[in-house]
Amino acid sequence: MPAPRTVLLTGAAGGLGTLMRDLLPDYGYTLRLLDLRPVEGEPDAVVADLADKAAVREAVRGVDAIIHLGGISLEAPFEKILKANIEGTYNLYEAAREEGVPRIVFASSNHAVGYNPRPRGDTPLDPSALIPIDAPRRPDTFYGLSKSFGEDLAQFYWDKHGLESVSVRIGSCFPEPTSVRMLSLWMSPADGARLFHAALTSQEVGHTVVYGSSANTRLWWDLSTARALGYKPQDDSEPYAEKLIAEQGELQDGNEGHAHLGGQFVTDPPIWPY
Ligand code: NAI
Ligand code: 15L
Repeated sequence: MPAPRTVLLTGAAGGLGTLMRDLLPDYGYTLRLLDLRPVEGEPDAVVADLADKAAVREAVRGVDAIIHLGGISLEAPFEKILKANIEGTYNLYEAAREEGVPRIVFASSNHAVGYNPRPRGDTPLDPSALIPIDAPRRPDTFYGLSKSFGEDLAQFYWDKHGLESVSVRIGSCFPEPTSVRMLSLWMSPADGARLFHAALTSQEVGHTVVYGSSANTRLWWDLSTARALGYKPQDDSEPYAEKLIAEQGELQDGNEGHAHLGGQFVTDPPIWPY
């Protein structure tokens, strides 16, 4: 596929969208922005609900690829998740198919596989102890269920319609890690942009599922499918470890919220810090 130039970024007003609006133009992309809310400083952004099929179809028309970040990013009542994440993602894929957009990078989440046990062992973990990319889907929330659906939708649109996707099971992409768990899952914003760029430009991805994080010393999962796209992570959360562990303590074996990949999302209700 030729290198994409114009990329639709959904969820452009959100935390990750704001970080990517800053970083992705350095890779030569022109971004078209979409969000439910106005995007600060971006009067040309499309303000639309992913539930609005006509608006979504118009927004995808003429773009070379899509980075789909838009939707509810935490646990919420099922009816809300259904509308924004399940129907919204379906509307986007269907519009992309109708308009001939060849590739979507889908922001999946660690919470699609959140009930997998947290790997144990000395740091750094032996590669054989890392959570593999074919670990079973075990969503930890309605939110995680919607990401599992999104991955299936991506596979379906590849198998049936030849629309390519990379589903990125993002760990925690924030300017800095804010919990001990995030030391294992953190994706620095710069590595996030590197990974999205690799997902947009790698040849013949079909539907590829990758974990999305930096090359953290305390890594819990296998980054090999991301690396196979050409992703070369350059950051590590370790400089934040001493301070976070002093403030919060090490993860505890007897604590339910520390037992799984999804952290406190497995508890009911999910509690901060994740
Ligand atoms: P966020 O909540 O800050 O941003 C999401 C954006 O989507 C918001 O600006 C919101 O207005 C917009 N949105 C919500 N419903 C919409 C709808 N119906 N139509 C159009 N826009 C809608 O979330 P964040 O952190 O920026 O995450 C972006 C994406 O990445 C989300 O899909 C999230 O699930 C995923 N993700 C993020 C992680 C992270 O560490 N930031 C980790 C794993 C996944
Ligand atoms: C996610 O999927 C959320 O969107 C994000 O806000 C963080 O909570 C992240 O997972 C995490 O697990 O740290």
